Amino acid sequence: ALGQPGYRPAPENLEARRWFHDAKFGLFIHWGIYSLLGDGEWVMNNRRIQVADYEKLAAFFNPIRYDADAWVRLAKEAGMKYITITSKHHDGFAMFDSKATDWDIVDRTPYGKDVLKPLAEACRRHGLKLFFYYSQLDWHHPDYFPRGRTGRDNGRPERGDWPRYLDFMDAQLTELLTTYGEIGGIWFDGWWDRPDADWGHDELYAMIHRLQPHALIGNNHHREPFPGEDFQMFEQDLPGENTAGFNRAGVSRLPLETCLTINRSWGYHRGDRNHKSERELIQTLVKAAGRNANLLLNTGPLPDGTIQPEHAERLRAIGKWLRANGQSIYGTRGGPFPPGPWGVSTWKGRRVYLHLLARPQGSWQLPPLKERIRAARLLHGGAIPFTQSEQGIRVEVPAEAWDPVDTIVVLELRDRPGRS
Ligand code: JFZ
Repeated sequence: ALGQPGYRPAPENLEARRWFHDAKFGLFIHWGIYSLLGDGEWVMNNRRIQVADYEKLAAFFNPIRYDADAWVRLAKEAGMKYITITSKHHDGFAMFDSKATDWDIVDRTPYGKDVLKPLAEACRRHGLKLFFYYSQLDWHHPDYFPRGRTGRDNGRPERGDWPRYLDFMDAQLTELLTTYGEIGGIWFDGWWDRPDADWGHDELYAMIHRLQPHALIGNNHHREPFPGEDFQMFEQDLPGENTAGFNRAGVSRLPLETCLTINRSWGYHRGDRNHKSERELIQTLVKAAGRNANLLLNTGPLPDGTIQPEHAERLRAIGKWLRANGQSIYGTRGGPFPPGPWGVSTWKGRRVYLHLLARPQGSWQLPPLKERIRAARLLHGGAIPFTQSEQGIRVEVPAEAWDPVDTIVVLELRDRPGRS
């Protein structure tokens, strides 16, 4: 089975989906022993590093400046409501105290401590939820066999016991779901390495939903969600777009999430200075909200445990923007207008927020709306002229009110928009 057949989400799960939908903004963290090489999280595969050589890296991982509380405070200052961190990436290295293997941070590094535990505690202290990224693909485990598309040149023997690998994953996920208190959910990745394999999702998903019914399961398989999954994710693209080339899946009715790098790397990359501007990042958050999706914005911390200053700076800037404009983002739903070249819309109750992201020649023209508009005003300013007819809606925004990041117009409707 591709998923968990006959899955019916528990009431707690539906409640968590609403929370997720309202939350809008999270921090993605790619951190592992690969961070030491400053060449992204795929370095083991890309440089064909032999397992025996890669294992030596662990002896250098000593993040003495890691301060989980500081990470969570930064995420909170950025206006983020949750954190998703790599508990195990494709290199198979567990960033937690796994009993199912000694290929983990406690057994193999001089640091010798579980980094997820203090993060879970700090998240609880500051009211953020914590999700665990978990790679199903494993370039290190001997039982990850037959091999898939990647990790073929790392010097592993050409044999292995797949059912035993599935048991290993079950064991690690049980640890993740029973050691850190309530977690937000599991963010799976790596399925695409072996799309034809039997991944045991029926049991795996059922087990997760049994251990923590509210926990949301997502899987970055780039297909439409399988039964048993609770949200749909998109990578480096907004839902419905496909600039990356692998986002061909349609948009489902589940809560949506787009993950995005600040530069072009997930794991720390010392040469990647292509950091997106504050404006671009804020506009992406807004465009995601207008498409009913969350933004999961990534940073790859340094091996010493600190967050790149270029990233911290941008996160703070987004937070500042959200403190002024967050009412038009948090707790809203996308629509009622479909996204257009002019921008996007969000709504909550009887209030619609127009996020004007591009400046037309004359006034802004929007498609018609069934509900009557009572008034239009700037979120940061007074009433503005508007007309509403069967042909559509026009709003006039005074030139001096134009904000190159996002000009927000509030429409007060007589009734709430139809279901979106
Ligand atoms: C995956 C990971 O491989 C990557 O390291 C990172 O964690 C990201 C969030 O998720 O990225 C992928 C996975 C598969 C493809 C492309 C990117 N693919 O099949 O084209």
